[in-house]
Amino acid sequence: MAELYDTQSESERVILVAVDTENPDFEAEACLDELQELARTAGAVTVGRLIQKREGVHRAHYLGKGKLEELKAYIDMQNATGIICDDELTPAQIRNMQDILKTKVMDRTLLILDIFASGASTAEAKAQVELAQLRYSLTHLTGQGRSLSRQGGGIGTRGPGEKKLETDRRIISDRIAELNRELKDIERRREIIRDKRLKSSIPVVALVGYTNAGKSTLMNSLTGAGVLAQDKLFATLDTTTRRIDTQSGVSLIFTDTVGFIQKLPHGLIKAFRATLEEAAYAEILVHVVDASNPARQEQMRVVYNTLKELNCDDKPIITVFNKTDMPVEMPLPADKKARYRLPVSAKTGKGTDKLIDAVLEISKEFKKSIKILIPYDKGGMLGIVHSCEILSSESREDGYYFEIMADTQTANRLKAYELKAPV
Ligand SMILES: Nc1nc2c(ncn2[C@@H]2O[C@H](COP(=O)(O)OP(=O)(O)OP(=O)(O)O)[C@@H](O)[C@H]2O)c(=O)[nH]1
Ligand SMILES: [Mg+2]
Repeated sequence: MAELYDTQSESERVILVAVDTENPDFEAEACLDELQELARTAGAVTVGRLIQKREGVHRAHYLGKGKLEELKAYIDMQNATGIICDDELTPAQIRNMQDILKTKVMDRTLLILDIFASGASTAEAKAQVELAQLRYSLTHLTGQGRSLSRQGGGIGTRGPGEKKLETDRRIISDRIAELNRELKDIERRREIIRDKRLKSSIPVVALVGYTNAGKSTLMNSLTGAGVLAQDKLFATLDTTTRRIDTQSGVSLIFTDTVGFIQKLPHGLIKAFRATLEEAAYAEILVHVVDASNPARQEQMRVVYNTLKELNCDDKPIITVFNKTDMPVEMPLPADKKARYRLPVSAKTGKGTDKLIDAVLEISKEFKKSIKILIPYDKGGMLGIVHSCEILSSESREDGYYFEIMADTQTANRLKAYELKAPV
């Protein structure tokens, strides 16, 4: 990762800080494991962790007074260059903590934004992440500005494309307006592509799931798309779409999507909505779960909550428990929302044939009844007709009449012969 960060000669040494509110869904240690992984992805080295048990975060300075003193001593002892809190901090919390701790104070949101910035490669992803970063800067500038100018670089100062992030309030506002315009244009183009895809009436299947679950690896294994798959969080920030022709002759379109994570910054969801919403345009969702991860159940919950937020939790879902080539705790978790639960290994390809079968099975539901008239000189089309369920048929003066149940793809092939008005 380090090579991505030319602006930073030395790694930041950070202490991770969390408040443990004893939320049964999220164990504080596990949250910090993930935060540490995020810090590593952003090129920082974790030199310590501190957790305070509290009913809630302290409104003025996140941790209680006594714990802050403890943290200050810990920072000195570990020679840390900054701290990262597991929750999004208010500008006042950042300012107050900086005054007391005399070090760079960062939060989970800033860290995730930084990772997105370093990973963005398309014009759209770059614009989306810069927009989210600048919005964050605008609201947090009072507290952050001072620490950043002192620190001079590192997490929170880098925009997409290794560009330094703007810190002048006035310029930021102009830039936000410019980015909004740019994104509108891109969104318009994206809609045209989506429209085309919908018209082609081939079922669209979106791979969704927690970050690092193996979505891109599965995408590659299913379609040979050659998408970058890496052992790092948020390797994918752009959606990739590929069509495959299955052995049964039915075509499917697969879409690889951005991973979800707990406490995904709201500004990021807003900015990335167009990308995240790819799932909303799919007919079927394949929910990829890293079955080897001890936090798999919490991760599944986060995925379902995020899908709900994106209004696409009512689609047929196939849950695949991935990475089963590794030791995996049995039994696999229940999943009431899923039509199918399948163990797979995207790496070895094991189980992916069953996944395709399940997708095809569900896609049969997208059948509709159509009425067609095949002229007598187009007898070649009858093969297609007979592969469908035939509801009624008769020979007419001008050709063979059929009412059949056709899936979207077959219906498309027979479109020229479809009778629109009731016969
Ligand atoms: N052992 C094993 N490793 C896997 C499997 N599938 C994926 N991985 C590994 O898991 C890591 C993450 O895989 P990706 O495919 O990048 O995961 P992703 O869900 O696309 O992640 P993001 O794009 O970052 O959200 C990589 O190191 C993969 O090699 C699998 O079936 N078995
Ligand atoms: Mg990916």
